[in-house]
Amino acid sequence: MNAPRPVTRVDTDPVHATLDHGLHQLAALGGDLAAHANAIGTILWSPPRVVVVGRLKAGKSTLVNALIGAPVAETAALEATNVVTVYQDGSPSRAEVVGVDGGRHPVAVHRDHAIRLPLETPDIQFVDRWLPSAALRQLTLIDTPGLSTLTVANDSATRRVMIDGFEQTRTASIDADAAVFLFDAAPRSDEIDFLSQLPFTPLNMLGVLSRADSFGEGALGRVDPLTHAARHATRMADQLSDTVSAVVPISGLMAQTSHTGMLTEQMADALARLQGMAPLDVVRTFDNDDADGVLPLPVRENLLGLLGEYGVLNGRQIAAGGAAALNAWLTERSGVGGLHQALNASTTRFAILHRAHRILARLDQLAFTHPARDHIRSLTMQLRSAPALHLVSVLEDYQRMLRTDPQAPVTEELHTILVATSPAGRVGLPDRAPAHAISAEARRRLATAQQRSLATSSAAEDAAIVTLIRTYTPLTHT
Ligand SMILES: Nc1nc2c(ncn2[C@@H]2O[C@H](COP(=O)(O)OP(=O)(O)OP(=O)(O)O)[C@@H](O)[C@H]2O)c(=O)[nH]1
Ligand SMILES: [Mg+2]
Repeated sequence: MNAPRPVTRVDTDPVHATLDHGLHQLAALGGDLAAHANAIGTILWSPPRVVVVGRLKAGKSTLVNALIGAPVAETAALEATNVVTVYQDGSPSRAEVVGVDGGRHPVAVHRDHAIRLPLETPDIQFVDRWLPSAALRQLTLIDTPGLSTLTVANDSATRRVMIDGFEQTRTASIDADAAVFLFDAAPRSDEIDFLSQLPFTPLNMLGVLSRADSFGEGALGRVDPLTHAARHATRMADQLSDTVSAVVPISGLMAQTSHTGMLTEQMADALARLQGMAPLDVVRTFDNDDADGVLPLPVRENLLGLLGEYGVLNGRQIAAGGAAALNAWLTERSGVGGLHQALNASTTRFAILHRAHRILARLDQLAFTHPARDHIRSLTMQLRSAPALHLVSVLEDYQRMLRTDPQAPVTEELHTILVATSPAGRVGLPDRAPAHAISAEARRRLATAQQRSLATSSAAEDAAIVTLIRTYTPLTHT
């Protein structure tokens, strides 16, 4: 029942096909290797796993709900998420709590998606949560507890939460293929330090500037906060280019409301009634307990909770066109479209390579411990030299170089190869460069690589140069 459904998109992907073939060969070695091959195959055929990380209260669970299209993750003004939760597609809607001892405890899920944890938080490794969702068929989402600041960690309770947050997030990241890193202003240096300890590269880590609707001076400020946030996101993308592939501004709140069916015609009607009021008067109405004449308090609270101050102030006119119009406006303004685009464009592409790397690492591990080590080792060597998996080797070398010498020219060359979408791109030329230019540049790069191989400064660089030579050699005959 828990078997993941295959993602149709990857059925024809050569990386998957090659690994699948390798796993069949592994299974054919017999004995318990069939079970090992099956376990690794489950990783291969399940949707990419994306972990959402970030500071306490950055809006992680709100964004997770928006991406799933259902309000399943608890969100709150006070600290809400205290255990790692893995959201995946499956029926019936259910949950299992996995203890630190590996034991699984099925738990009931209430109608409002709440679950009661059968263990104390420190005894929980993570929660597996299944629900039928088209979005989760494409992407498994992992919500994590917020990382709290190092500087406020004075009393022992806070310190424990902080360490738990760090440890749990780190563990959850080990079996993730990509990460979304949320921050609402400038990330702090301890956050960046933490991210550098996660097993990701800037290629599969996407930055999200959250709470864009209240950015800067907020809804009543001189500049539209969404415009301001978009500008800030561009600057942050530059500053954080060693950490994330891009920075997307998002109002998770507006995305959650518009993607989870929370908006009703009554809410739109109520909001439309505030048309014509001066913005400050609208804010006063929401701040004032005695404004029931305009709208009853529960309605005001509901509107503010669903739309935020920005949505209330700027959605009034649109609300006159009904809930569907308001919903479409919220979707458009939330920036969730840009997030999907960024996730598809780079994160999932590199997630596939990252996953292939995880699978090869599992095979390496097996070769280390299993009696059939020689067979397994020759199988992994064969897989690593398969043309379809060449980019996985490039990624592995890039990861090692990022750790040992991120500024080395070799690191930059590996990055160029990874992001290229054409043979010309692999040697740093524009996609339409003519064949003779590609082969000339490949020869030049090959000669440089061979030169460098005479005086490398680390084992990582040695390996990287072998990979560069393997990449450039076939291109010299273009
Ligand atoms: N205005 C506004 N409020 C938001 C946005 N995203 C989240 N919030 C609010 O911020 C609070 C925290 O949101 P959560 O999604 O629970 O944040 P979190 O990062 O999951 O928090 P922890 O799990 O406790 O670390 C809630 O009250 C949300 O309604 C946003 O984009 N705009
Ligand atoms: Mg949360």
